[in-house]
Amino acid sequence: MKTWWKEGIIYQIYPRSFQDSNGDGIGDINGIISRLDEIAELGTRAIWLSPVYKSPQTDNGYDISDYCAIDPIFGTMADMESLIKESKKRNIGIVMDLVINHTSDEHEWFQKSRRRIEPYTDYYIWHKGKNVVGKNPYDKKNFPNNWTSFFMEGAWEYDDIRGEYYLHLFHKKQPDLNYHNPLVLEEVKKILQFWLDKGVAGFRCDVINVLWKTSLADGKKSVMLTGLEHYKCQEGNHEILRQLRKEVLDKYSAIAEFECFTVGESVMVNLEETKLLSDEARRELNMAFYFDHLEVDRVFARFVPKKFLAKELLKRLTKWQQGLDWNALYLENHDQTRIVSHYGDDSGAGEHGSLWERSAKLMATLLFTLRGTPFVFQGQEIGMTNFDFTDLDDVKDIETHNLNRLMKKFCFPAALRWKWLRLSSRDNTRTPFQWDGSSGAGFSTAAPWLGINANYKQLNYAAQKDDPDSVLSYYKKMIALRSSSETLKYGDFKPLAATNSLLMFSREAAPAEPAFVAAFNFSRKRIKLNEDARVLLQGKIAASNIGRESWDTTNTHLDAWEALVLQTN
Ligand code: TEU
Ligand code: CA
Repeated sequence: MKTWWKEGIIYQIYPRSFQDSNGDGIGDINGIISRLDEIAELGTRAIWLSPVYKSPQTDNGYDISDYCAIDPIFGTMADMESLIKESKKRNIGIVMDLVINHTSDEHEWFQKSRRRIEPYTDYYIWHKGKNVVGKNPYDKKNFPNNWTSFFMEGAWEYDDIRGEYYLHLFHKKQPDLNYHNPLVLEEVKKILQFWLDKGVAGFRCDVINVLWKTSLADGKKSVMLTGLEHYKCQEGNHEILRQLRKEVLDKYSAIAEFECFTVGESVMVNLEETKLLSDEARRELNMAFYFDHLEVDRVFARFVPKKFLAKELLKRLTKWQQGLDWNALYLENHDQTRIVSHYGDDSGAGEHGSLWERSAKLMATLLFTLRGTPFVFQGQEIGMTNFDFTDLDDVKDIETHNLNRLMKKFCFPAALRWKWLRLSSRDNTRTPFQWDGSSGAGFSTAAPWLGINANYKQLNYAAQKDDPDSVLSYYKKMIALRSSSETLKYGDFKPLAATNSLLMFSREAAPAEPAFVAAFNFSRKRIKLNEDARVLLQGKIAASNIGRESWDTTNTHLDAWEALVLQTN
């Protein structure tokens, strides 16, 4: 029996920015339902829904105050049930975002925990701190340890009601849950059961490899994430995943008509750590998201730029393609930037024949010729670009503002701060979906919660829908090509050649099955293929992002931002 979540593509929706249906400038569930046909036409097999739960929205929903209630800005539980039902009619499963490393500080559990109301007293990670009675609790020297957060602040907040500190690896309004308290995992199991009973197809698990803090000892001082060694991929974390799989997910998979699946966001992981989280035999996660392949041109995660080299990208892709049982493939999500602006070239955005159109199609060719389950982030299928904000005031994301404060503290000049923040801000992928050229881009009739990119007039879904040469049409073609090819879905990956701009690999399965070679030029310059590459790049055209009709031994160059897939047998 084919594994459904390996066969199809998964479409990620960031509800705030997808489609507004009630004119408040914020996307919502009924907006998503109104666009299900467009999502189905793409060949979508499941929707990963970023959080729609009750939340004060400090981190846009990744700070949950009630896991079993829908936030009114997104709609009602009835709307959510209708989304699940209407999606199922189109053979699309709903994958919920499971955010269990932390809750919102407005969650009932935290409000009772800070007041030591049983059984919630130890639901969070509380600590007396190093303070001696009478010392100022807000003085860092008294903090329990020297850990720093993912949002570039100290990781402890003093709570004057409890008279103790609590740990927060993200924002101070996102206190971490204490998994050393078995009651907490029982609560989590109930949450999974609540949503599986509603018929969801699986879970995308948020920062799922930092749940278990083995000790609260000081961490080795580091530019980013001091203390990481005490909570990343700990044995206790693996035990949690095994329990959730065995006691909840596998039970539902047994009775449901489809296998519930999990994909876990795994921060700061190497290949070995990712195998332990997601190898089939481990029976923990089905897949894991790592970040390595998107940081070829970055140092310090995605925050400081460096030169992009196609050969470095091929080296990293090869490691993961050949290292994991199965990959979760993605180039964009709500924490990253737009790939056409990041690894591509977004000049001439929205125009036919532009480098924007070529590189957007090149990224689609790459995503659907690699081995694994492809994830497409909303707007990627029409080639949406990074935001066009000119000022930090236009940015809403807390991480970007925290990074700005940190760089200011270290006296980075304003121009450099803005240059680097523009390149890394998560708001780049969070601008409203550009549905058409009307005011509000068809996203909303009201002022949107975040600015719409002015290029929406020429870069939008409506302009591409019926255009056979559009980026959208090319995404559909590549998704259909992958879907019809056992080799592209399950065949082996082999690196063939690479330079600073050229990247080539093959995909092969059983001899009788078609074999493919894929070649990419990650530059705006025409590049000459050396002898070896030319010999390897022979065959019948399966896909070309510049509309090539033939390729033979006389062809010696790849054009600017060209992507070519040839069937070699
Ligand atoms: O992200 C975890 C995470 O590491 C990212 O926050 C972070 O942005 C980093 O930049 C990635 O390079 C998850 C969610 O995806 C993110 O939206 C939340 O802010 C975060 O967890 C806290 O829930
Ligand atoms: Ca709305």
